[in-house]
Amino acid sequence: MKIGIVCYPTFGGSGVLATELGIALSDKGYEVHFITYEQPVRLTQGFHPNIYFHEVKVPTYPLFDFPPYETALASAMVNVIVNQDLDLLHLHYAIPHASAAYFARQILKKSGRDIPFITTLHGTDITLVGRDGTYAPVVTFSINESDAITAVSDSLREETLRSFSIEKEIHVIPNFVDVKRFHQTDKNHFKQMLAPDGERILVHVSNFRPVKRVPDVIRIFAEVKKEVPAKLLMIGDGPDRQMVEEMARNLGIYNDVRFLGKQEQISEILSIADLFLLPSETESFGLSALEAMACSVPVISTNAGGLSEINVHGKTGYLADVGDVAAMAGYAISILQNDEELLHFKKAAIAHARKFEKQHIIPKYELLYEKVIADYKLTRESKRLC
Ligand code: GMT
Repeated sequence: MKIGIVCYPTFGGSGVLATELGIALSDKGYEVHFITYEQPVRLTQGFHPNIYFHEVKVPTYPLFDFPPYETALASAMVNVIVNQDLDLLHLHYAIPHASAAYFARQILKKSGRDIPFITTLHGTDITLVGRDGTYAPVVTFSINESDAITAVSDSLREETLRSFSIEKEIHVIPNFVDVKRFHQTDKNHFKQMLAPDGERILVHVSNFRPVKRVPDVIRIFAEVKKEVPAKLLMIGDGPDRQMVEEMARNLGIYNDVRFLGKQEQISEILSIADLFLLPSETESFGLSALEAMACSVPVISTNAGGLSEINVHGKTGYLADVGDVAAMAGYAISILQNDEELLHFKKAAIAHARKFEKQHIIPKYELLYEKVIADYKLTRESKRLC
C-alpha cells in the first residue's frame, strides 16, 4: 500500500505523531510519502528506504502578502498522488490539510485518479483554531468530506462533536510511543553535570505557547524548590520563553533552571528526569507526557482535555485543575521527597505507557486504511455501474 502523509513538519505533537506513524508503517513494508513544506523533524534521524519526502514549495510574488500555501499543497498532492500512484492520503491536523485534500480530490476526479483521504484531528485544529469563525465553515465541510475521521482521544472526539456539525463517525485512535526509542537509558554523566549535588530533576517540554501555561511551570518549580533541592530543564521554544526566563530571574531561581531550547534527543534528557510538568490550559492528548512516562518519568499535569486518559491520578502522577499551582506543587513535593514513592510512580509510569506502545496502535490505522480504500473502490464502482 502507498500512503501519502500530510502534516506540519515541526516539533509540535501532530507532526511528531505523523512522522512516527510514517516510520512505523514503512518498517512494516508500506511505501510512505510525506508531503509537507520541510523535512519533518523526527525524519532527520536515520535513513528509511521506504520513506519519500516531497517538499511543498510556495513561490513568492510581490503581490502576495500571504503566499497561498493551501493552493501549493493541493497541487503537490495532485502531483504526488498521480506520479507515485498513491492509494490513500492521511492528513494530520485539519487546517489546511483537509480542505487542500478535498480540492486535490476534486481535480483528480476529472481523470478518475482520485483516492480517499483520512483526517486525524490532533487538538488545537479543533479546540483553538478550528472553532474560530474565520475557519469553522471550511473546517466543518472538509472534515465531513473526509472518508474517515480519527481523533487522538475520547475527549477530543467529544469536543469535536460539541463544536462542529459532524455527519460521520469519529474513530478514536490514541497516540502511541515507540518504547524501543523512548526508554530510560543510563545518562548519569549528564545528571552529574546538571545536578551535581544529587538534586531532583524536573522537566517541561512544549512549544511555549500560552495554551501550555509555561509560567505555571516556573511557579510550581519555585514552590518545589522551597522544600526539595531541585533543577528544572525547560525544553522547547516559543512566544512565552522570554517572559518565563524573566520570571525565573525575578523569582531568584534562574540558576536552577536551564532553558535548553529545541532538542531532538528528548529521550536522553528524559532519562535523567524525576518528574515531568505539563500544566496546560487544554491538551487533547499530551504526547510529550506519554513520551516522558515511557522513559519512566511520572507526570504532574492538569486534568484538561485528554490528559486524564494517559496520566492516572495517584498512580503515574497527579492531576489538578488548570491554574492550581499549589496543588500541583504539593503533589510534586510529595513524590520527590520520598525515594520509595518516586520509584513506585516511575514503575507505574512506564507500565502504563506500554499500553500505548506502537504495536498496539498501528494496526488500528492499518485496519482503517484497508476499510476506507475498499469502501471507496466499492462506491466508485457502484457509481460507474449506475
Ligand atoms: O500542543 C501543541 O500546541 C501542538 C499540537 C499540534 O497539533 O502539534 O499538539 C496537539 O497534538 C498532539 C498530538 O496529537 C497532542 O498530544 C497535543 O495534546 C495537542 N495539543 C493540544 O491539544 C494543545
